[in-house]
This record gives sequence, structure tokens and C-alpha cells, in this order.
Amino acid sequence: MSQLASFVVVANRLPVDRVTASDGSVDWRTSPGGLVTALEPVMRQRGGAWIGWHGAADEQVAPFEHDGYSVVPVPLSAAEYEEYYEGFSNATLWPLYHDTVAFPEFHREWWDAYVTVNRRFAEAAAEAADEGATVWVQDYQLQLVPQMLRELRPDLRVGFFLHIPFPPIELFLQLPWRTEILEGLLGADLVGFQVPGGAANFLRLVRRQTGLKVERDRVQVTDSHASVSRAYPISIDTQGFADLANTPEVIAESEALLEELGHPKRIFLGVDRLDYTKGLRQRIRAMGELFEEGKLNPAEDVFLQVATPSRERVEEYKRLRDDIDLLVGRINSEVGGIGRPAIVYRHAGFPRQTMAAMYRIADVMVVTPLRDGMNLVAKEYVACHPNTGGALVLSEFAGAALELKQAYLVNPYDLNGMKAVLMQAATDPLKARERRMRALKKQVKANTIDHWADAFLGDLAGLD
Ligand code: GDG
Repeated sequence: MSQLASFVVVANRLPVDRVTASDGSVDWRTSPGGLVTALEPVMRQRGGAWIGWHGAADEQVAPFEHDGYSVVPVPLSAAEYEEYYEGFSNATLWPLYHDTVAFPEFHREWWDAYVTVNRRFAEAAAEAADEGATVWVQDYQLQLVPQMLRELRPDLRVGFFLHIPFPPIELFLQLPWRTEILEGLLGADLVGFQVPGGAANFLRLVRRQTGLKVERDRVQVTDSHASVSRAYPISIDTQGFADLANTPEVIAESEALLEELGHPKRIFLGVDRLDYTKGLRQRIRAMGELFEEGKLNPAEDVFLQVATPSRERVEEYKRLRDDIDLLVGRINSEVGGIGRPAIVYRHAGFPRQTMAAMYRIADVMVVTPLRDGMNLVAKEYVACHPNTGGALVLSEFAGAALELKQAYLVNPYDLNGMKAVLMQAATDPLKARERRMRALKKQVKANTIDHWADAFLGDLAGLD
């Protein structure tokens, strides 16, 4: 790298993925998911270096400049991708941290790969950072990096942010490598969580497992190093989304979408990565029953569900995909007119512009994860929906529920309860819906991604 950076972000993924087409040509594509949506605008504004994997195994890629910051690719072998990423990150930590809604698998080889890859990321960060720089490590794939980095470069200021929930202590203790993970995180000067409950779980765990002195949110790790844990609810570029949704292109696209759907009276919308934490099985069953019972009418109502492909080689995700295909197929075979399905289901990714067009036309946005660190889709809908007539149905178990209190809150495990709230959201008088939407819009306008980054980085800079 030509120049050392005073601000460095370290994340499993770069904001862009290298894609090689069948004719051998190479292209860069924005990588999917909430972390990139959130951090890209921060990086564009602050500059610095983003360290991460470039999405192609067994390939070395040289650093390059992108949108005003440096992109530093970290290589992964195909075996590491399987063991560190698909294995330990997504088949051990992901289910464990999401309340074990799927069974976590524990394999020692996966752990070994996790340690190896975390060390590689720590070394890359140590190399890219200037003297006294701030390094901000992101998410569950890299929990060992803070401590490794501190050992390599004690001069750095190290922050860590966990985008997913930090589980209750009883669940975390299952992890055979629980002490190593705790010590890894405690290498950071500041450890950020989405909600206060996550920080509380973490501090309780530290107290119980380590014998270190904990005073309120501060853990004295060594004589010279303390680590603070706090909640920083993440958000979106609210104005950016609102502006995008109001461009003539998006407006035109939303009209074309309406046309394609046959101008239904009411549109229910779901947008998720195809992930078992997002509560798709329960949501689709609830919507299906509403159609079957005649509470929703397929001649007037439609449920549009977009599930973006995700982690497609992990077993649990393959099973989920098949389950959803089956469920949607069964419902559509039983209700709806010819050429007018009750559920319009697409297993595909769409450009952000199309997402905004969908948010524009959705009367009821249905966000019902079984557990979610925050959930940006809920906030994006609120930002993009052009008026206050829409309604947001939101799971109590999404971090966003703590902020978006005026949403129609549901327990996604309670099918009857969820059906009742879905109907309430669809049929409440306009005045009642407007009152809620106004409050929601105010919330996402006042708490943007810039506030999140400023709060975290401000605290990190101010720690003594
Ligand atoms: C993790 C945590 C936390 C989805 N499909 C498409 C697409 N997306 C975009 C959405 C949104 C993002 O991906 C998804 O963010 P979420 O927050 O809903 O969920 P995760 O990916 O699980 O994110 C989560 C987040 O990190 C941030 O901290 O909120 O709790 O699990 O921005 O719009 N974007 C495009 N096409 C798609 O098909 N362009």
C-alpha cells in the first residue's frame, strides 16, 4: 500500500466483490448485506482504508482506490472460505448468537481456520495503519482481531462493533472457545453492540468468566489497557434512501411494478436475505393462512416477498430455500386466481433502485425476524415510503424494535398474534397509521448512520 491510513475499517467482506464472468472478464459488484449498506457511506465520507476479503477464493488482488478510500484485499483459500467463513462464522457463531434458532455446529478444524484467518486480517490491519491510527474491526467473523492487533500494534486505537446480537450467557457458554473469543474482544478499547442487552450480556459474561475488574461498562484488562462496552444502534443513510426513492427513475419503476402486479389494492412486502433468522417460514405461513381464511383476498391483496440468495452452500440455508419454495408453491396452488398468485416470491437480488421502488409501493412492510441484531430493511422502508399511509409490522426480536416503537410489533413465534397484527396494520384507519408513520419517520431522520459512526468514533477517540 502506498500510504498509511489514519482510519482503517476491517471487515470480513470488502464493500465490493470481484466477479469473474464466464468469458474471463473481471468486474466489481457491491457486496450484499447490512454491514456494507451501513459502512460504505461512512467510509466514503471519512476516507482511509477498508481491509477485507474480495469474494473470490484462491486469488490475490492488489490494493486499489475506490470512491475516495483505499481497498485492501485479504486473500482466502477455498478451504479457508469453507472452514472459517461457511463453517465457524456461519454454521457455528451465526446460529449460536441468534438464540440457536438453528443448531450451531462445533468443529475444531473450523476453529483453527478462524484463528488463522483472524491473524491474517490483524496483520493486514497492522500493516495498513499509520502510527496512532484508529482501527475499527467489524462483526462476528473477526472477534479475535482486536487482541491480535493490540499485540502487534499497541499504539493503535482499536474499536470493535458487533452487527449481530450478543447472546445470553447461557448460550454463549456452549462455545468451546468462549474464553478465547472473550479475550479477543477485550483487546478493543471500545466494544460496540446494537442494543444495551448485548452489552449487558457481554459484561455479565466477562464478570463470570475472567475474574477481571469490571466497573459499570469498563473492564480493566491489564494495568495499561481497559475495554469499554456500550450500545450503538446502527442506522442508514436516511436522506440518501429518501432521495433515491424520489428520483424519477424509481418513481417510474414503482409504477411499472404496480402495473406488473395488476394494481392490487394492498401490497404486503417482505425483503430479506434468505436466512433462517429472518422468520420467513412463520411469516409465509401467517400470510398464507390469511389468504386461505379469506381475510385477505387474492383478487385485491398481494404478498410480495424478495429473498436475496445468501450462504447458499451452507446446509441449513439449502434446506430453508427448499422449505420456502414448497410453502409458497403449496399456498399459491390453493389460493389466488390464474395469473394472479397470492404470493409473488422472488429468490433473487435486485439493484438498490428496485428495492426503493418496492418500498415505495408497499402498504404493509413485514419485517418479522426470529432474532436480528438491528434490521436495516425496517428503517429503509420508513425512509423510502413516500407518505405516512404505510405501515411497518416489526418483530419484537429485531434490535430495531427498541427504537421503532410505533411500529406494529409482533412476536413472530405467535402465528395467531402475528396474523391479527398484520390485519390490524392493513385495516387501521388512515389517521392511526399516519400517527405511527410520522413518529417512525422522525426517528429515522434523527438517528442516521452518521450519528451512529460519530457516536462510536467520538467515544473511541475520547476514551482515556
Ligand atoms: C446484519 C445484521 C444489522 C437485501 N437484499 C437486497 C439488498 N439488501 C440490503 C437491504 C439492507 C441489507 O441488505 C440487509 O440488512 P439487514 O439489516 O436487514 O440484515 P443483515 O444482512 O442480516 O445485516 C442486521 C446489519 O448487519 C447492520 O448492522 O441490521 O441485524 O444481521 O440494506 O436493503 N440490497 C440490494 N439488493 C437486494 O436484493 N441492493
